[in-house]
Amino acid sequence: MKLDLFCRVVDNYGDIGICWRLAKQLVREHGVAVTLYVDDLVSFRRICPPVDVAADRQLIDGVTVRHWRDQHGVYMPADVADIVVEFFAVDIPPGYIDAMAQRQPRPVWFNLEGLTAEEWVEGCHRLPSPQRQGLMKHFFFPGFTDKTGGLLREAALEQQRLQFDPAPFLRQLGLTPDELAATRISLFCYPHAPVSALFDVWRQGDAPLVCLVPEGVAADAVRAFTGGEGRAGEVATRGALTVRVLPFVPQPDYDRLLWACDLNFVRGEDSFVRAQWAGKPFVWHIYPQDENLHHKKLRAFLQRYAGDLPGLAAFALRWNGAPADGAPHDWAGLWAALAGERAAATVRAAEWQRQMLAHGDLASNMLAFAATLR
Ligand code: TRH
Repeated sequence: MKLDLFCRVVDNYGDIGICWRLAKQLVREHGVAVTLYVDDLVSFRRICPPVDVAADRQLIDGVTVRHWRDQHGVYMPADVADIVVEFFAVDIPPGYIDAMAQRQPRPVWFNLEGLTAEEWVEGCHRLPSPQRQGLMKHFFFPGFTDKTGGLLREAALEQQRLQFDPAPFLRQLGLTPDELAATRISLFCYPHAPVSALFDVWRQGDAPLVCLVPEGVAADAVRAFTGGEGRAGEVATRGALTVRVLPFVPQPDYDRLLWACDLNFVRGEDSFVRAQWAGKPFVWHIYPQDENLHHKKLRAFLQRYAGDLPGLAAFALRWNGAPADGAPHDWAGLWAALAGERAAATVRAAEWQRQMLAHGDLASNMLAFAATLR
């Protein structure tokens, strides 16, 4: 079984982060021969250091990685895989589509869409969409219910998490014994998050708190706090708060960071899902969209996740610049309400994990659907 996956990096690391995770899992757990076409090897290398940015074709972790340079490639029917996946409705090269039409049997063709908790997804998941030359494409939506494709999750993930010992990992990242003993928070967000306001609250807290920030994240607020340049290894303590800048770690280490913290601030899509598998409380900074469409998506998720966690819901809304009726107006009050729910949020995280596991994982669900179309 061969599968070709087309990924265009729109911005940041989520597009390639998701495609890379899916590609590896299909190879490792399902024995599929995967070719990942990706247009931006520099971003890819940030989450996967073995990537050679000059190579047109390379093999990494069993996945054939092809640099997708332009739309002009010439393809033969024999070049086309059994399953073709376009991520986020990218335009597959026209020559490749011609070759798909000539191939016998025709490949299964999916558009793998973005994750949202909104209800309409259930009606669109698996819908066919006729294409030129008699080809048929199907929508495949990740999601949080059994009427969607589910979430990406590797079979061994939970086992790895349970066997993980945070102390050596954190020491390796430079944490001191005092920092190891403090409440640990990882911070990954977009530049517009109100990080400085939160740092002010944390400084004034009565218990030590260490905030671990990958290099380049919340750069202005981090520089203002540390007084330095925001480089990896930089650390500063003011009041109860220590801010430590971490290197931007390879993708598997990012999971470990989430496992090692008491609370995780995550963003976009992939880190958001990984925080759910980490089984720890988290706050989501959603990717901003025009006309505040993202607020609707955030509310849809919070409705599913945080019905019994009003402090978490209010904090997440305000973190994303959305109104939160009846919530405290200041960050001190919002933080107090969130922190007060820590025990309940930890219970909820585990319960949610169990609920999500029941829907199977996205890679397996995708292959099962493909089998019904062949
Ligand atoms: O980086 P993101 O904001 O990515 C995306 C893209 O912007 C995309 O265009 C948009 O559609 C999507 O968000 C919603 O956030 P995300 O999705 O969490 O991806 C980050 C990836 O980077 C994820 O795979 C984890 C990885 N990562 C590391 O490997 N090491 C690190 O140190 C960190 C902080 C992240």
